Amino acid sequence: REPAPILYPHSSRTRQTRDLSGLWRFRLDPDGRGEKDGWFRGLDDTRTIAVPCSWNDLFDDTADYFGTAWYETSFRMDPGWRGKRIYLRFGSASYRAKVWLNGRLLGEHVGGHLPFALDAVPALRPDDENRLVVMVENELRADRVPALPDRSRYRFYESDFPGTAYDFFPYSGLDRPVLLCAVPETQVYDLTVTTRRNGGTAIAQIEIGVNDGWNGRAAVSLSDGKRRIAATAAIRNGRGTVNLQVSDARLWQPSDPFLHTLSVALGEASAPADVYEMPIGLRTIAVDGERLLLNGEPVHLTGFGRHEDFFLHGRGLDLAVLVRDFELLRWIGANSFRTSHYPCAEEAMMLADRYGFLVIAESSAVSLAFSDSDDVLAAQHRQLAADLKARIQRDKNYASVVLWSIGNEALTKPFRTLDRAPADAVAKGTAFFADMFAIVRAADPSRPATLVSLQHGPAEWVGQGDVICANSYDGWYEYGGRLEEAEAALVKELEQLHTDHPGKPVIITEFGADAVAGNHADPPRMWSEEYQADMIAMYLKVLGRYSYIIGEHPWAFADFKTPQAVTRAKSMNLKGVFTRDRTPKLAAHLLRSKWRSDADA
Ligand code: BDP
Repeated sequence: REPAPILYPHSSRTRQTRDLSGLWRFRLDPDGRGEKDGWFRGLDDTRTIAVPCSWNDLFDDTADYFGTAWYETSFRMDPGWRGKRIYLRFGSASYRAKVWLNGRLLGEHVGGHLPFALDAVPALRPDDENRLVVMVENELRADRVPALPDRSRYRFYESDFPGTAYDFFPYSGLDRPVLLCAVPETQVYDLTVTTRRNGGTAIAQIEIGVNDGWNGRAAVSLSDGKRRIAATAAIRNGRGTVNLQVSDARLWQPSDPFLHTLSVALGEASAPADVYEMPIGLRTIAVDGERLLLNGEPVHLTGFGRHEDFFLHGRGLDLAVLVRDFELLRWIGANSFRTSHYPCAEEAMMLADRYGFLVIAESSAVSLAFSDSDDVLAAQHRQLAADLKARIQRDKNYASVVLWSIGNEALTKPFRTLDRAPADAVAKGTAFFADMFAIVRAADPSRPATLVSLQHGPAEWVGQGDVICANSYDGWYEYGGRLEEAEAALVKELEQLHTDHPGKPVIITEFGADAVAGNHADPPRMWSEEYQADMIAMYLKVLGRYSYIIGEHPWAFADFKTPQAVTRAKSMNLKGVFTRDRTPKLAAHLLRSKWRSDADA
């Protein structure tokens, strides 16, 4: 038997999905004795917690809790589900999870931010209440991705708590929905859709995977609501491919994010073994010299890096915040965003397809450093490789994904480090990233890949990308308060990027300044709304001069929570163009007038 599928469990006439979100029972396990003491059979002394949600901002004693915690809920099976395969599917669990049903271990998963599914049938009681217990552990550790490197040698800030290697709060818990899914025994197990174009005709190639080496036929169709194009795929040993030709296709694009409905039905049309349906955008994406071509036309990316972060929920999925964020992206005239610095919720990917945003899909590798321990490096290599494969598996069919990012700001030498850069750091990183690029390109040859670099990041690393993405902080971390000098430095930096990576398109994936909302200054001063707006205006003016710059993403979309640190007032990074509660700062109005007038031109 294959492991439980990752394919998103959209419901259909043969499939049902029930969301187990709600109020669960919760207990901390600071001594890590729960497993030994059999807590998986049922929890005592619990409190009530919301799922999905990060645990940190709900209770005083969980604010800075990094260790093991236990969750529990109960459910009953629907009688109509008998004879089906029943899976439990977790949108994510940061960072490591173990799952028991009725006291029996179903499985475990390592790595936050990505879904995992487990076969529930072996432990399920069809006629009784079922008790689901989940252990979640989120220790900040050196051998994880993202990592907590040796605290005595490496940290993001001068002083900070909790200590991290990166600039966002390490929210923890069951941050995304837990779904119970009932799927037929014989099922569409995997689907890969890739689009080519031939003049006005779009050719959608649909690769179908069926479990258990099934043999038979699949009826495949694409519908735009008026027209339906259908074909039959022969499935041999669980695999089959079919091409659907759509003449005069309505291609997916930011100005018209049109989605077709793809349907795959296995077996007899009158009584299909399984029907899988999903919305699909037809579009092509390619790098051509210094341009990024969407449907053969050059695109220029406007938008932001976006964190999953909001009051109380932490990183927990909040659909209302998601909708509001996407409305604000549209309001400001953005056509894109980066899932900084980890895979965002699948719901955000689905919505990006509907809103027509172009997504730079980033993995969980942030501030990866190549220091001396080979064991740590090997563990990170394993974890990042697994993460990249799982991310591509999850998101490969979203038209919105136009670029895979292997990570953000890998470092030759930790920031604020007490050490010098290890002599072989660049060479180690070069080999490490060569492996990661190879993994991404093998898993998805249809999209370009990148590695986002810090200002002056090693050319040997970033140059492996099809698109060069660089973060730049002239006027903030360098030349603070001096925008004229910052401008001169930026010009040099951009020309250097072009010299280092001739013939490749460049996206400036971060630039910006912290601004305390409501803090004004004339002449503009650091931390004021005016300084932030002036600095962003300066960047836009300079970036606009170079044809190889194909995207501008000010950092960040909204203010977001960080560890406590002397550089982070209110425990927030205040570089948001919107505040944490999503009101626009001066810079937001500036961007809106620039991006919307460009879009109208
Ligand atoms: C960049 C990081 C980003 C930080 C930003 C900052 O990529 O995660 O939030 O700096 O310091 O280097 O504001």
